[in-house]
Amino acid sequence: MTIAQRLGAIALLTLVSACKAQPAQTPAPGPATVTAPANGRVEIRVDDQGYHPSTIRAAAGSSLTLVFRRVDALNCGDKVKFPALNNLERDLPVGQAVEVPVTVPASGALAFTCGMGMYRGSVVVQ
Ligand SMILES: [Cu+2]
Repeated sequence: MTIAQRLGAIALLTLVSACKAQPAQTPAPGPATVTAPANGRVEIRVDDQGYHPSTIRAAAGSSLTLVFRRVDALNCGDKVKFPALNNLERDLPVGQAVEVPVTVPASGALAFTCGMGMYRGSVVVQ
């Protein structure tokens, strides 16, 4: 392990602690996995349990509009990032719908995370 890797691991552990410090709430209803509807519009709730749904199945190459809605400030979902899209990042103000258009990759998955990389979701090719 290089020094850079060790520092990265330490930073990650610190962030894990920060996320776990958030107060626990009851899990949100709704399935963890959905299939994108024909119009490509997928609503994603952001709460202290992460993304709901956290897995979106969609056809390769199709266009989706991910609509993020952060329900309260008691979570670390104030930003959503797409590492594979040049670290595309959007702020998620509480109570506002934030639309993020994405193109489903040809294969594999397109991951998204909170600003600290703790909440994780992905668009998975069907
Ligand atoms: Cu976080």
